[in-house]
Amino acid sequence: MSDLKARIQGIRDAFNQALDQVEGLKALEELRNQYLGRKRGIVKDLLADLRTVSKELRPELGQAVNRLKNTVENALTEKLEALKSGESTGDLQRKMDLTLPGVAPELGSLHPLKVVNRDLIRIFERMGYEVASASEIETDFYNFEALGLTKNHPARDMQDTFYVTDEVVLRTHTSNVQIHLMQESKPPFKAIMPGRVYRKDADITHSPMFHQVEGLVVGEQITFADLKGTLEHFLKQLFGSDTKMRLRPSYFPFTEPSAEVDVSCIMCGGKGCRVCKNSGWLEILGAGMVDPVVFKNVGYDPEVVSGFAFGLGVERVAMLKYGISDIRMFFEDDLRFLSQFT
Ligand code: FA5
Repeated sequence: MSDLKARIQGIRDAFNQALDQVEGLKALEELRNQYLGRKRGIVKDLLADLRTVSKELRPELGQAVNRLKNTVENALTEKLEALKSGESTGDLQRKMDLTLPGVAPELGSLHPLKVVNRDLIRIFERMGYEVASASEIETDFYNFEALGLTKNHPARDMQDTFYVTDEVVLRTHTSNVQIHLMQESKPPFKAIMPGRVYRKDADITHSPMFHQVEGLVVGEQITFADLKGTLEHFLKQLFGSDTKMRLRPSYFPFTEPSAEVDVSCIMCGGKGCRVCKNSGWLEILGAGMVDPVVFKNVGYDPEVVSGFAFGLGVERVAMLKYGISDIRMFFEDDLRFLSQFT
């Protein structure tokens, strides 16, 4: 009996040693066959040898052989799982060199539109403006009607609109926020309204979804001179203190008088170049004094209050600031482009 017991212990030790040295699935399979193989496995042989042992001793030795069999089976299964997940100690030791320098994670950066948007907001916050917002899905009333763009107004053609239903649109400008703000607040106030807007428009300088920042100042005795001073200060903050500004007469249904605002070309400083088409000027925003009709639409008395408004495209500012010629680059999520703005 002690012979067989000693053999069992010897087999267990030899198996453990062999298992430690196994480094791949093929070697593990060979070890399994060697110990548990149906025809000539070491454990199988032991079971056969039990027949030579006396009846009295057989149960105890039988149990010992079974325990060995279970131990071998479990150890083989564990090793198989470890090898599959590459976690065997041997593997880790071979694959990892803890003395090597670590791999630095790639850091993300703010999107260029976010950077410009944030800069615009900061400039106006420093001038005491609050930030206001409203829904991008808007009723015809807030997007058009209340701003003086009545149903058959020819100026509605200026903006090709995405209609959700006959009465609901994706807002074509951030001017809808003006109306909500005036309905909800009492003058005096000054606010800027950044947000996404939508138009059926797509080419190298126009996108169907783009960003605007609109400004609105309402109070008593607000004049065109206030508008001019505010915009001049803003543009100098944005593009540098040498920047010059000029106003050209224009038309918006919700402002009267209205102006198109240009800045001296930020590429050539006003001398004339390809970007400004040799004019020395770049068109940057639209502005004007709030039309009395708009004040009446929100319940203000135009005899008492006056105000100015302005609006610009964030993509246009970003394209000028960074010298980007194709607006679509902002929306392609190309890391080679985006990582230049870290
Ligand atoms: C407006 O949207 C007026 N609501 C702005 C305004 C507000 C004027 C308050 C007066 C008082 P306009 O349609 O010009 O104006 O658009 C303003 C700016 O949005 C343009 O100067 C341009 O930079 C930008 N823009 C217009 N369409 C697109 C487009 N499809 N893709 C990218 N930017 C655009």
